[in-house]
Amino acid sequence: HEAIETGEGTSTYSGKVPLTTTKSGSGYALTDGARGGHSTYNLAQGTDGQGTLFTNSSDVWGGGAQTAAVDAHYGAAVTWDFYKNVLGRSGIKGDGKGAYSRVHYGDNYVNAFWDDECFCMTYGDGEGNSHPLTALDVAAHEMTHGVTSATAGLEYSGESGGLNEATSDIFGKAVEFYANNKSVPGNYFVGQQININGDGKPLRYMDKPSKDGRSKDYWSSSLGGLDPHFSSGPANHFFYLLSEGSGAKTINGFSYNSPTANNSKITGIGRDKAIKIWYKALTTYFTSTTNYKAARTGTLKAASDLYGATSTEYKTVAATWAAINVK
Ligand code: ASN
Ligand code: ZN
Repeated sequence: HEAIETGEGTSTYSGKVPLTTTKSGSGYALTDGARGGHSTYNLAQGTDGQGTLFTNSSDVWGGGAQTAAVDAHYGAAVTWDFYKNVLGRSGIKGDGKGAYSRVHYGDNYVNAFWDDECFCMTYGDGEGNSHPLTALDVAAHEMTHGVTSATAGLEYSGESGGLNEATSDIFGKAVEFYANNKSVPGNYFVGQQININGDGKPLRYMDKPSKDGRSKDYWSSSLGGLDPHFSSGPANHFFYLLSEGSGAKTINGFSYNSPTANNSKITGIGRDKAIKIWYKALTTYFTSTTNYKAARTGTLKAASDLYGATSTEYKTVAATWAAINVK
């Protein structure tokens, strides 16, 4: 066993963060021995292969090419801890094994992605190679694609595609709340830090998905024809409503106002219970072809398993699906 070390990094989005590293020769490497050996590599603007493992003479990281790696390594560690400590899942496949992250993918690449083939996460540097796509909610979103792939396997098209995307947004934001990092106050705005459109606005809004101009707030029969990043809207909205309830609310300084399809009033059951219900449904009842109607059935079963069929939690799950027009 190599020695597990605790270093420190200066990140782009999360301030100064602890990093779990490994001794390597006379220095250190971004290999997390406490989390299945998850490692972080430098693609140095390349677009294939694993890249080069980040190493450093001291265990203090950041500056130059290392900064994006600090965010990615930290994001993977916090996401690992969330799945382990909150949901009892050890690693993406649940087998205790780490995956890996690659940063500095391509030139001006404004995205990040999970790839089932390499079983890895990849991050571009953004426009001008100066705005890495490595924020904590993005890292957790991508890693969650791995979890979805290893569990329900929700097909990435039609309504199941929207549920796949929503699952990544849901746990992406859940990880941000879990991290409780004062540089990154937990919120329900997806991609709130990366300024991907250059207008200072988030990519998606879970309290009212239509605020992005393309996502839907409610289910309709045409939903499955949309790109998964927009058909995710009603499921993201479901999660927000189930957690926080309808109407106006301010959390960690962020203001929300969540509508319902039937003008019903929802009183949220809290984020922690909503997370547990979604995860149980994902890992127990969802399959590759689960659509919104089946997601309703699956989450109701999950709520019944966890809290009982006569519980407030169960009744709120039912009322919340009705509030996004799924009956
Ligand atoms: N970042 C995007 C996502 O994870 C990449 C994609 O479009 N699949 O959804
Ligand atoms: Zn995604």
